[in-house]
Amino acid sequence: MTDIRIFSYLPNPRLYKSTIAARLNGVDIDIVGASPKELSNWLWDFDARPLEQVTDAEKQACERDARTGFSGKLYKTDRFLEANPYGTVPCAFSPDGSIGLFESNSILRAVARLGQERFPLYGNGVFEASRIDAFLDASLVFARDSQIYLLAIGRKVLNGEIHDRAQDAFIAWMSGIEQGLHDRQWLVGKGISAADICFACELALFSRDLAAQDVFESLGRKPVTDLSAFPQASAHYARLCAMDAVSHDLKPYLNRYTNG
Ligand SMILES: N[C@@H](CCC(=O)N[C@@H](CS)C(=O)NCC(=O)O)C(=O)O
Repeated sequence: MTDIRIFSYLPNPRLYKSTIAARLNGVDIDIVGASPKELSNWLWDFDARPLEQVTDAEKQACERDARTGFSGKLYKTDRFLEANPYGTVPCAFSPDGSIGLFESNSILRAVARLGQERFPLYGNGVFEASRIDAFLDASLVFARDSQIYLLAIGRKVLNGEIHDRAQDAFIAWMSGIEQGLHDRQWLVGKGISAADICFACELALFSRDLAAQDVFESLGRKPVTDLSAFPQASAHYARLCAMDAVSHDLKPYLNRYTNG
């Protein structure tokens, strides 16, 4: 039996927080998912599967309005919403499906905890673990504005207000990372932790804006991703991306979205 099941659209840097952690600490993840387009035609459940494998009655009973990042109808079972009350992906389940986890940072926390004895990604003691939590929380605050910005780019409805908010959020988030790396190699403790993994994945996701030059040209603005004011954070990102466990997921993703 695997240690944890994660259901997600693919590819997804929010899922990579967990797969990178698992590559380092040996946790066995059962990944279930498909492209975003295909996932609209899946039953969202612990036993998620394409709708062709579901009866019409089952499908009708699970029909819900999509909320964020998807449009039209989605098919989420009652069991899925009980496990995952916000109804988002990625979502994770304990091996028997009895406990659901949501929010990619918390799924990352679960993977880190599951493998902590083999490879400590969740710090050494209460204070390091809580400092990791603090970086994960700060990144979620950033992720709120980042998501609004990326969805607006994807739908070609980016406007000045959304761009301003994303810029402010990016600077606030990256300034903390920059300061946090002052005189140290890792955000917490003496080795890679969940805080570094989360940072790399959020930045990879956000830097998709670099691939949307057409949207910025028509708005008369530039992509927000600009690392020049954050030399420590930028070097840390490059170092992380060069690690095998990280590059396995992020390299193909970045090639796909930011190199044309
Ligand atoms: N902060 C969340 C974001 C997850 C999220 O918003 N997922 C969206 C897709 S980008 C979703 O599942 N939407 C389902 C819906 O539209 O009902 C995380 O990191 O897991």
